[in-house]
Amino acid sequence: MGEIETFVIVPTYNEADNLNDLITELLALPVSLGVIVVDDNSPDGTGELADEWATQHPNRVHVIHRPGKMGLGTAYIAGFRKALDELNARRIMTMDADFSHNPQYIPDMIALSEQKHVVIGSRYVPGGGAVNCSWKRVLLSRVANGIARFFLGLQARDATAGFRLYRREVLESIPLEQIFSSGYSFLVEMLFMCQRRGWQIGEVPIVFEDRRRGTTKISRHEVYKAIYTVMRLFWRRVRRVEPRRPTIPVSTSS
Ligand SMILES: Nc1nc2c(ncn2[C@@H]2O[C@H](COP(=O)(O)OP(=O)(O)OP(=O)(O)O)[C@@H](O)[C@H]2O)c(=O)[nH]1
Ligand SMILES: [Mg+2]
Repeated sequence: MGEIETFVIVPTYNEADNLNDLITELLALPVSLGVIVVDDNSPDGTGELADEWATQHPNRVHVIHRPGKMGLGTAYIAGFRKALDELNARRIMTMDADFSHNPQYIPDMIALSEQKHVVIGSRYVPGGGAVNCSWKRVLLSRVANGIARFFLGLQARDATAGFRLYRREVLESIPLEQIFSSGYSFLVEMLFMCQRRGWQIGEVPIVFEDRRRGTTKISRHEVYKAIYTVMRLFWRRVRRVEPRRPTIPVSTSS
């Protein structure tokens, strides 16, 4: 097998109930990919489970251990850095560990990345949806998306989705260390930066499922932070601080 071109970043905090099944499914996909688990010293031992996988599959499974819960945004960035600088990844994906993002969609997302620079696993394009989610969660997501799309001019239908693929050149063009926000805010901020830089963004329909096991980490604080982030980015947009480049054609050679 040649060098692995796609790496999937899975941030974890207390996902011991999900991690084994998830990695099993990821490694069984009919595409060649590697996994980067970013664990924040989960008290339930998720980090040790990940280490066992890395020992069994040293080329395909990698683990980043951080000393404590430091948030989703910086976990993604740590994963991005490893994928770009150490593993020479061509495509970098992000997904949740809780099976809200079903690995079965990954081959479609990789296929679309031949035509788009960024691919979102999207609830809000035809064929996508959400099951087993409380009405509160659906409403929250809809409102958050509406606000982000309206104030930031985001074109993607699902701007808060954490199931994504970025081509290498996209992440290289973004000053990752300058991203201020974490959690959902991080996802909106990343997408805003991608769109403003002219990268093409595509969406693959997915059916989002509520977490299979374990408990939620989303808090009310997260919601306030997201509103603050949208307003901060809106201000950048109004002041024209954020670059705005014309759409870049997708190069088929790289
Ligand atoms: N490394 C790391 N991972 C995190 C942190 N917070 C959340 N995660 C992981 O990020 C992913 C998304 O978090 P979730 O708790 O599922 O958040 P959510 O999907 O908004 O909420 P629920 O699915 O309702 O629990 C999961 O894989 C979590 O384990 C963190 O601070 N550090
Ligand atoms: Mg979740």
